[in-house]
Amino acid sequence: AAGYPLVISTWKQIKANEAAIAVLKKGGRALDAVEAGVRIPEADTSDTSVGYGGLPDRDGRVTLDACIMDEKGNAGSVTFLEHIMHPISVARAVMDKTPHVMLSGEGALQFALAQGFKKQDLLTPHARKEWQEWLKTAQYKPIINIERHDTIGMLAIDSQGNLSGACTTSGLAFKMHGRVGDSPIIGAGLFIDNEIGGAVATGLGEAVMKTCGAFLVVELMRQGRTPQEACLEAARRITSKQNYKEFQVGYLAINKKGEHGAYSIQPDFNYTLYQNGRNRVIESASFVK
Ligand code: SD4
Repeated sequence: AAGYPLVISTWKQIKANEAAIAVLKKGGRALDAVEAGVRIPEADTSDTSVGYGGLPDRDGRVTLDACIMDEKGNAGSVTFLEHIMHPISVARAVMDKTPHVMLSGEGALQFALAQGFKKQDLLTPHARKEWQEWLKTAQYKPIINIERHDTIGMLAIDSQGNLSGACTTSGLAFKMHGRVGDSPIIGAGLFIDNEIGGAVATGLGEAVMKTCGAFLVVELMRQGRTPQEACLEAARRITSKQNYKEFQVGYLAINKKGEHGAYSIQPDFNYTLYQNGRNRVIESASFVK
């Protein structure tokens, strides 16, 4: 189809998309593309919501969540993982090399080390400083579009027309130790159904988990909605029940035809789309204008 290959990412992720596109241009799988793509912000210390350089929890520890899903419905995930720069590749290894979908905390780290991943200190001087600043008041309150919201969710369609997705984050800054968000949860932060489409979420994970966000978006597309309509309805499920004025949630979706959609609760959600040879940042429509 004309719309393939396609890569779409939450927020301004020009370089991540470029890394994914490079894989797709060589005829690679969407799965390899999304893994390569999200590894860019994972290793980028200026991205304070993902991997290395991510802001720590309230105890000063960087704990990471990630998941990946392919066109066959295979999935892998890690939650509450410390000391590994590329949680997405650990999630991929969980998918490829274990009979499980999700590994957490110590067990996930143990598995990563056994797979040859290197143990590293991920707390950068900058993130440590922000944490020490936060400790002065130590008030946990999610603020709209905080953390520059660079958590990355990425969806891709390769030239075969197959879909995959990846999602990786250090989660909410200064969260409680042990807190896990939506991002590593299949059906919440990410869902792929190769017959229908895929979706990813960003923002306050608690709101997304309580509504099975990404799964809901894909199921709505199955019932005939466009990606845009599906994202809007999934956001509406949140705004109709929860006190949405206090937080942000953004959804991105693509369907099998290569159409895309996005919708957020608060303004200022954007995403990066590569399609037909162009890689550009687009502002999402929002519930609150
Ligand atoms: C979480 N959804 O841990 C993530 C945070 C996020 O941009 O998306 N930040 O709840």
